Amino acid sequence: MAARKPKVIVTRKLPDPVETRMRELFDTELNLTDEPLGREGLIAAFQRADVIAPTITDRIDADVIAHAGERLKLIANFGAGVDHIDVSAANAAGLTVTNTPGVLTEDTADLTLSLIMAVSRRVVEGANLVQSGGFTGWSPTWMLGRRIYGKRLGIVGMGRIGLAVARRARAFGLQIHYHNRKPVSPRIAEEVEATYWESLDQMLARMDVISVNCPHTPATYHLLSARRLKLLQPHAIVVNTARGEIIDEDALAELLATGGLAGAGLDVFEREPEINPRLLHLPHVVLLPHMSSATAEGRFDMGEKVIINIKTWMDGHRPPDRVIPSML
Ligand code: 8YV
Repeated sequence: MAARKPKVIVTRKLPDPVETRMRELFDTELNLTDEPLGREGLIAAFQRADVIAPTITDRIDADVIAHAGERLKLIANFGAGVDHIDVSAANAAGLTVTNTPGVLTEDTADLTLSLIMAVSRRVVEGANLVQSGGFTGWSPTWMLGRRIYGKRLGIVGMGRIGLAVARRARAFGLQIHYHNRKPVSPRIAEEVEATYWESLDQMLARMDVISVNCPHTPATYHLLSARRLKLLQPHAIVVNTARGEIIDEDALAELLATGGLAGAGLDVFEREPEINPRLLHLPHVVLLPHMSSATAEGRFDMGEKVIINIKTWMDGHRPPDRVIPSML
């Protein structure tokens, strides 16, 4: 173990118990104001830290990495997705990158199901209506949504989160279909009674609900392109709790506006925190502010993972959640 505690710079405000523990274990510099550091601040942090604990709001590209000081060795990301970090450039510069997989799976899957429900059953529209005094009496043909039970759900990306979505969706009576680089194990396929589609195009054309649950990588950028979105049936809905960049958002907005698609539930956007104005006032669209992993428990667990990764590295071992570019 190194004689001195490593200098750890945390770029955003983390839960109090996580920050306290980090201060006990490391020479930790906190960000009490929670203001994003910005490019200059990030570069300055890269120059004086042994470890950076960033979040999705820090754009760590090859140029930022090129400014890293001699002592920087570890980027311990607070979050599962690492598409804001140029992992190959980091590795080439001798930096290890870790993330926090697993601990936000269930929360993200919960919110995915919430969006499927909210869009299909017009939950947000109904709640807004009551709050704005618009509930003037029940009618048999009023506020009709679409039934979930018995519908086909196509999951794009059957990793941890995709599977957690599938398990929940089975309980709601949805039929599970999925597209993935390779099929899941026969045991898992049997458990959720899932149908594998090697061809994403073929799956899209047959589904009632699409859930995007793959990571954003160069290979998945605009995976749901304008051409592919047009394959969807007009009654279908699309839910995205992964990354905005996976869907061509302009094409999605166009289809929603012209009746080519029945609805969408989006927790993530292509140019966060900017929201495509064309999405803002569409009916049957539920928009959330990137909050699918936002539970107190989840954030605490993510912090614990960051600590374990740093501590393991500090003790001279290989951190458990190392990100390997070939696995992305
Ligand atoms: C996190 C996420 O809140 O972990 C991820 O990949 O998308 C989010 O749910 C965020 O990344 C924290 O950095």
